Amino acid sequence: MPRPPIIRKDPGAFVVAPNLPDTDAARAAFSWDSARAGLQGLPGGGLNIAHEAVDRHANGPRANHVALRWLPASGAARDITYAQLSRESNRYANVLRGLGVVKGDAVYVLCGRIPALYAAVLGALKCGAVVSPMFSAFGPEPLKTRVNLGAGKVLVTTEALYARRVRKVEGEMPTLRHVLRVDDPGTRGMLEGAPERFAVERTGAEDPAFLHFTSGTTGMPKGAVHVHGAVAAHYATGRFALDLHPEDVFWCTADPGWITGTSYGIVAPLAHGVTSLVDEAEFDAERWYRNLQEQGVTVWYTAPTAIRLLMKSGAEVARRYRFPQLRFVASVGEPLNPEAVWWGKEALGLPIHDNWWQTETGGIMIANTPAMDVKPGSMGKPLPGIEARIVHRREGGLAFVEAPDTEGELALRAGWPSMFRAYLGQEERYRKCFAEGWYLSGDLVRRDAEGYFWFVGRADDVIKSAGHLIGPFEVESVLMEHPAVAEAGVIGKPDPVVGEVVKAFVSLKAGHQPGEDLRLQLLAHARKRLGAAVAPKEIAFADSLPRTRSGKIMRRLLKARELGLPEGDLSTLEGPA
Ligand code: 6R9
Repeated sequence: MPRPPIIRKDPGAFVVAPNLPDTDAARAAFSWDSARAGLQGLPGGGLNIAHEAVDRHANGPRANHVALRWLPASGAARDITYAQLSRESNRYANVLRGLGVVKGDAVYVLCGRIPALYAAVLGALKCGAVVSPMFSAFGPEPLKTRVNLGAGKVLVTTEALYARRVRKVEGEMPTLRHVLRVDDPGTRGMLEGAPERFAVERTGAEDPAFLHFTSGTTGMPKGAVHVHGAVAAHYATGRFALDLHPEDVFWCTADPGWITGTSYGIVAPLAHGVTSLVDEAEFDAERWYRNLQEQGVTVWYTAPTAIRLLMKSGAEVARRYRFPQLRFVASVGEPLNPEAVWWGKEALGLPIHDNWWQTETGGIMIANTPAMDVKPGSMGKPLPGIEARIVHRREGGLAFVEAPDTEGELALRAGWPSMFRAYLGQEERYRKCFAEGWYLSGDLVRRDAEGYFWFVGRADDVIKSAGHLIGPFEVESVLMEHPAVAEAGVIGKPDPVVGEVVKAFVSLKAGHQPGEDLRLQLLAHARKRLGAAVAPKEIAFADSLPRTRSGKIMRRLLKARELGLPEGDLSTLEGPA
């Protein structure tokens, strides 16, 4: 059914005044120096993310405010205040220092969403170490590859994960000096005996803080290096794009191994001194609705894949819950289909606000902020401090696209604080991401006359058919309009006549069965909405679509399997490890 193209915001209807009442005006007035003024800095000079995130609150009026409300997979919730988190991370810092960790050493963390993860990450930052968070579902091989690429010195994990994922390859990681199992009795004793004070290493804004691996389509994963100064961007975007206010209960559902789980699961909410909900359990529709309702979540940051799973579980489930406290919902990781934005409005009472960024950008760059009217399907506008343009790469240099609604590559003016500073050990590859002072994202987008950006596709995923450039996202979004469809993944299949034809893979919502009738219905619906040139020629049903551990549909894998080609690097594919 056709929906209106825009959701208007009523300024009189905000219960809490948005931090960014007028994005365009704020962009004109903004400077990164003024954003940095919101940080404290280390006593005596220097900048350290852990100090901004925890210690400055522990030493001030928010000391007894809850930093983390932890929900174990089973059992009662546990609250951890800023003062407690500061002491606990100091204990980790002391233990790590005792193991020989000094400034610049790489500390890897392989943990689920447990309190030790937060204390260990913050403790390692306090030591001046470079922290590399791993997906806890990684098997031994992807873990080994990454530890060896980044010359990991200490690996922090649990007894269970050690037995399942580490032991087998422990002897094959030559730089690794210690594996710290946080729940083994020896480590527990060390932690209990460690002093609860620690003098934070005097790091500076340009010292490395995090190493985040992002998988290339083939070959080795790339290690993006981020610095302590990035916290200025986490703080500013937490304020602008997530609208954090001091009394918020914030829930970021991202896996700690994905950069979203660090930048917005750890750094941004803590830097704002708010309470974060941390749920150890994996996705479960009932549990998630219950969390939103019972924990009084006010700001929720999740991903399209999770929203589609909620949609798939059916509207009746949502109807059993109420969310009177929920004020703002945002999403990242993949394009957010208009259907999902509308689902939010119906099931949660709020539209979902899409925002865009990458491991390389370190923080949110383009967003639908609370006061902005939402155009479902658009990722919003550049945040204050971010200059975004659309470019075409030409022989002689970059050509800037001025005309609205014209596709091209999204480019960002280099220099925002959370920009990655290197691909570990791959200088040439890093250099190639920049031209004429612009960072080139590899994503194709267009911008409308009002300055809203629209995602077209990863440059690698765009389909060329009979002279048309087709972005998989628009085809997927149209298929999702059909009431039976839960998710769709669209690829181009080589064709001798038109170059490529569009093929779609769809999974269905609970209560719907695949069949010839439905296939014809979907083909007809797509043709009516998209025209014959863009609509899929083929539709295949699947129980679920392959996705990465951060929830992105792996179109290249759908394509490789369809064409019988090599599947490439599958270390980030979700599934049994
Ligand atoms: C944070 C994160 C980055 C890639 C990015 C783009 C896709 C992320 C999106 C989006 C459309 C959005 N992506 N957000 N596409 N709309 N709102 O996701 O980092 O894992 O490095 O992925 O994800 O293709 O280039 P990362």
